[in-house]
Amino acid sequence: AKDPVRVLVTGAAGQIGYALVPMIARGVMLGPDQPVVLHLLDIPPAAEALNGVKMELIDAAFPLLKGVVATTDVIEACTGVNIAVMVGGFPRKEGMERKDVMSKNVSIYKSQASALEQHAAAGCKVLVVANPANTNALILKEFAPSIPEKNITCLTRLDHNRALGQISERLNVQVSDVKNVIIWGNHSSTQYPDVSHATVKAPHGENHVRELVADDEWLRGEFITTVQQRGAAIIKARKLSSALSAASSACDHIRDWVLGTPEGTWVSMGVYSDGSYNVPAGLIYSFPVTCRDGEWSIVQGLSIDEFSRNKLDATAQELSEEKALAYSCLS
Ligand code: NAX
Repeated sequence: AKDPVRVLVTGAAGQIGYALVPMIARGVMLGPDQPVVLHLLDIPPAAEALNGVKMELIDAAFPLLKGVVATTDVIEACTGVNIAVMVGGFPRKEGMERKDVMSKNVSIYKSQASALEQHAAAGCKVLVVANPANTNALILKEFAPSIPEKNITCLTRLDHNRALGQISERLNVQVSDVKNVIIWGNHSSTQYPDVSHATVKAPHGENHVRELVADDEWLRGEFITTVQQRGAAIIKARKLSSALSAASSACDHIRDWVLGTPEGTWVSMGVYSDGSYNVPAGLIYSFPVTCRDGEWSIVQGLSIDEFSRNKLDATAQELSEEKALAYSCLS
């Protein structure tokens, strides 16, 4: 039997945590033959609720679940973890300035970076979910200099999956037959959902989404805004933000990263920019990536038309501003 993998979930007493931990314990993230030990972290005001989550995990009697560490101690939570899913953060409350929210999250991600750097297992893979996800991941990277930058990512897979879902609904095809959409940039309303290279499986080969939809006005207008604004639409409908879809997408992100993407398929991940596609180096930016042997690489050589170029630049600009704001909170 395989040795258990230790998976940290921060903010585990929250909404996404509640949806995510049973998925991990069922093998959705790492496979049906991979035992796991869950490390759950939250803050003291949520300690009792966190313990309730632990009780339910025990009660569910998941065969793959070999242990649960539920704690409010960051060091205990980070010790020996192989995968860290960072869902905990400080939410933006009504009337709060952007800078104040940023400042709270910068201090959280700075201290959790140090704990991971010193106590996580070698080769630990980190996924930041909490907003501002890209910039929180960047802060984590800066304050955990010994964790290789290739091991620090943020979640844009939910946006990617939302784009697949919209195309599938529009064309009335199976979502599993649609692939190679791209989310470029920030996990925010400036993200650019791009279908220029997306395809739908056909009886013989593949058809291009752009040709099948045959409505560039929709693809460049309503499609993009629907994906960009989907989070807000969920809040309006549920009075709570996306949780099951965020949890499921976080599992997709880690699963593909660890176990690999299928041949000919790419996915979107927020990763450290190396200057590919003329995106400024040194941002955590969402790119199309393929994964193999536990490592992602940015898909190279895709054509970028002028419409796309402007969108890639606009979301990069926003991320540069967020980065500057985050740094201003450090001094
Ligand atoms: P909740 O408020 O339900 O849960 C957050 C939990 O984090 C709470 O239990 C809180 O006590 C805990 N927490 C706060 N500070 C912490 C710290 N320093 N250490 C550990 N835990 C801490 O929010 P939820 O709906 O679960 O969302 C969590 C985060 O995901 C939010 O930042 C949210 O904006 C972000 N999202 C990101 C998405 C993405 O695609 N990247 C989509 C969904 C979601 O909006």
